[in-house]
Amino acid sequence: MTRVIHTGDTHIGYAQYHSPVRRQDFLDAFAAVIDDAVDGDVDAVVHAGDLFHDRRPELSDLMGTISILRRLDDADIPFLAVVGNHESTRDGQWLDLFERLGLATRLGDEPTTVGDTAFYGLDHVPVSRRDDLDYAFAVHDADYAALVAHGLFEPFGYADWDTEEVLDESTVAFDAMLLGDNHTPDVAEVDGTWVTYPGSTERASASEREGRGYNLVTFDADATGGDDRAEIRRRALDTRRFVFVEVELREGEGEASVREQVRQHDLDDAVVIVDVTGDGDPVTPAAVEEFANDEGALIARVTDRREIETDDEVDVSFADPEDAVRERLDEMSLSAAADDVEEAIRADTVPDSNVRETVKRRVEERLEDPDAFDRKSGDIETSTDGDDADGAGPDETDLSNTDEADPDDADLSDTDEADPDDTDLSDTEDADSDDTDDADTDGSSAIDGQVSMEDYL
Ligand SMILES: [Mn+2]
Repeated sequence: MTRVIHTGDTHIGYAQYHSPVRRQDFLDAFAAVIDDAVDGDVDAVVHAGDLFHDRRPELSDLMGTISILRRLDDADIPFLAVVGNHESTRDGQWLDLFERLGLATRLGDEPTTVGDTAFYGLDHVPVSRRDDLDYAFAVHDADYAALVAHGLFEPFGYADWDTEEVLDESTVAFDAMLLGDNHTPDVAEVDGTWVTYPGSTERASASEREGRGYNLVTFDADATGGDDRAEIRRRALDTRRFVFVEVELREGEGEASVREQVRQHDLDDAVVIVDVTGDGDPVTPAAVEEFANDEGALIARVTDRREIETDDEVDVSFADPEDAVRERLDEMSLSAAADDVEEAIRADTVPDSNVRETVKRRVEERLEDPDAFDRKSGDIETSTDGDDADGAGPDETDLSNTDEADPDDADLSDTDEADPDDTDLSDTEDADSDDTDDADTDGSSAIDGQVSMEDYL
């Protein structure tokens, strides 16, 4: 029997909402998982990637991480990990540094056996390079085997990686795939193999509503009963409290009503996310945020989701300039490669001195994928002749553009974009390189609190 903690998407170093308190929260969540590992005397901690939020963690994050890993090492519990898209660097990986310090094992295509289970690793690989993967894993002589991987695997949300194909082509039969990247915890069975995400250990976005936690995975055919060779249980983590307040205003109601509804919650030290919908008078988000802070909130973010309808030509909400920019970019239907370049330039995380190098790297990463240079079809200008909606072509993956292909639907797609859960999925899929994800992440600072899940995957 082998019993491990399976965690991932720790995102250490993420100063969410520009808050140093939140930055510490992400490190504390990692410490909490490791404490549980030591207290529960598990055989190993398996980390499925995105230990760090970006590829340049600050010294304080590195020192905090090393202290935590040392605690695990003092308890003789191995830390087995792969590299995620957020933390991946061109040269060496942070994980290699920890391995050299004797604090971690970087999993790969050779087995790392703990107890009677062999663990293998698959780092995040951009979509454009996945065809080259041969899933050739060296043989093992353990009783069980698990693949630890970072990516968006089927059958879960936003998936772009074919799990059946991975299992088919793998030279080793896996009892479980222990995954990272998707921040939503879930478990499913694919061709007799358990496939599971533990979810992130702190909410990296306000869309991550359910409680955070990790998996406790036991490889033991006897203990699990039935045909199962692995048992996956979820353990909860005590993380920063988020308070979600949804206010639907009626005619004649305004800021006072919003304040009244916010006041009814326990805001103490919480991240407070307020969404205003319905009718009623305009609301100044900053005023409500200040009110929530006065009431004890750590951070408050207010979003007025009501469209400011003045005129069909002008439907930009100045509550969120980033949204307006995205909307306009969407209309331009840039190619995936152009999107990459645009983001490198606009993102406030890429320092000016790095823009040239970042752009060069992003374009290079796209070179193997000719589709990446095609303009997305389906924008209003070129497809007003009706039946283009379904003839958008094989490279048409942008759902919101499909909406826009029908001129009558233009408003609808605008509404879609005001919904943080509906950002351009195709961008995320295409722009799957670590660079872009980072850019997304920090570029979202202007819309803190209403960032979509996929920005953080
Ligand atoms: Mn992640």
